[in-house]
Amino acid sequence: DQFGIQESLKRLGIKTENLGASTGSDWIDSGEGSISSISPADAVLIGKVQVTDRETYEEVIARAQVAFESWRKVPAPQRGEIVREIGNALREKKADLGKLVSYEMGKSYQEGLGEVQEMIDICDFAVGLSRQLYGLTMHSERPGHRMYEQWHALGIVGIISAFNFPVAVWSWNSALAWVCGDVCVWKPSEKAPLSAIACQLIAGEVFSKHGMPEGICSLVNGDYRVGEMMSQDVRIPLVSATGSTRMGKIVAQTVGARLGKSLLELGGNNAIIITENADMDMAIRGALFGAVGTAGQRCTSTRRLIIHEKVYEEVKSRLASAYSKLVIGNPLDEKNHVGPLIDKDAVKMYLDALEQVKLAGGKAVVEGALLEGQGFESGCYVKPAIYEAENHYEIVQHETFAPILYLIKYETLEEAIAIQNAVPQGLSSAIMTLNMREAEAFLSVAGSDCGIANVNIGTSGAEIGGAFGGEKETGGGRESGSDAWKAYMRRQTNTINYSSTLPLAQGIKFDI
Ligand code: UN1
Repeated sequence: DQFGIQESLKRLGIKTENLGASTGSDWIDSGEGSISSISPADAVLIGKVQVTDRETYEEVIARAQVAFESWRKVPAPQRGEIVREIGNALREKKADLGKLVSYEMGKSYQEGLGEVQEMIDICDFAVGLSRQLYGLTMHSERPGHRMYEQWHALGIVGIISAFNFPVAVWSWNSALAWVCGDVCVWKPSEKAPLSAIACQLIAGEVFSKHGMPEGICSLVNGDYRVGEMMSQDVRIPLVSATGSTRMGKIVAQTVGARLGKSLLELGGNNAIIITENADMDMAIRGALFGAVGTAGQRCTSTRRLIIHEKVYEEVKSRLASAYSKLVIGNPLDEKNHVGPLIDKDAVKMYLDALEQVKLAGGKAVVEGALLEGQGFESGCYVKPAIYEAENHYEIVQHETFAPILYLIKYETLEEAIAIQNAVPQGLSSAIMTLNMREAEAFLSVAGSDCGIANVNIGTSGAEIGGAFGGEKETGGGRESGSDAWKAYMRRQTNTINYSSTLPLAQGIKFDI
């Protein structure tokens, strides 16, 4: 155990066999078959997690409903105090949790730590927010009347998260939802259930230390069938789902059919435009991290480079040389830049994409391949690849969750922006330029159509302070910073008459 994984698992409370449902500090035995969590790093079984059956699910939701009755009445700054302590507990466990995330999901240890840091940051953000859940006041058209709006807690928030950010996405949702007075039920990805169990143990302990009832912070485990129970459940007013566009469409339709709210953060097809006025060192660094970081498994990963014809050859050769220096291997070993894909299904999708881009006419700049031999026994390690392609290729229009980068040439900025926007997804985008006219045109209403648009920064690595999410097939939801909290509350408009008459609005007379 070269990386001290067993020690970390022990400190986090992860066992070989784990119960899968919890309402805080209580864990419920469903007796149902279990999910095996196998590390993509070395194909070792890390542990098993029970699946949540219908009966257990009902128990969890019933407790959540009861907990909401009291939690919503706890003053928001006191709720914030509990979230502050969860942030502190995460600080203490940062190294162990970061290691588990890295080992279970395959991102580098540095990125695992970075993910836990995002959780700590959103807790801090939520603590401040707990004193800033502001509504507006309005001037009434009627004399002796006052109008204002207030924000009330919604109820149970269902959180469905993906494997690639197995813990941070939960915290963006839950830290905000808790200060807003909501209770949370989390279904993590069945590809990273142990990281979720570690988080539940950390948060559950803080709630119970404060004498809070069970049901504020709940966990359920399983595949899409458990997600379906949540989407169909009228007792869950908001379902926040992160994952593929395919999954998001099903969740949105199911939740929409009962007129519930959904908050969706789905696929991206993120591009960086590199203009002739780019700082080339920055452009190469930004593109490299964006394309190969997390082995191309971020929603915000850079999938397309749209490059001005004058600098095209330079970008191509510099990237090829940078790729030749990438060290691929065990994510826990800090000398490696790139870890494995999540599983063999992901490898198959990567290999299929390579086939398709070549069939469509794409030319390899750095040829992709499945890596074999010592250190790659898990069968999940692939070579980051670069292909010259055209934007209209079907495979380029599609998000492949793997380190495949497509190079596309342009002549005018207008054309570059049109290419950037000509995909079904709309999450993140960037332009590399030192020219202010180019930068502002890219950020203007006629520029990028994405939820995130950056200048001289790549497409990934957003800070928690901004609203995170995107347009079109990305689903339209916004999580994390800015005023994303409003999605977790219901707005109530209040008009108060302190006069002794009852004038009607719009000047209507109704005398009796
Ligand atoms: C995701 O891939 O689902 O902006 C989230 C980033 C990270 C979050 C990515 N802060 O790359």
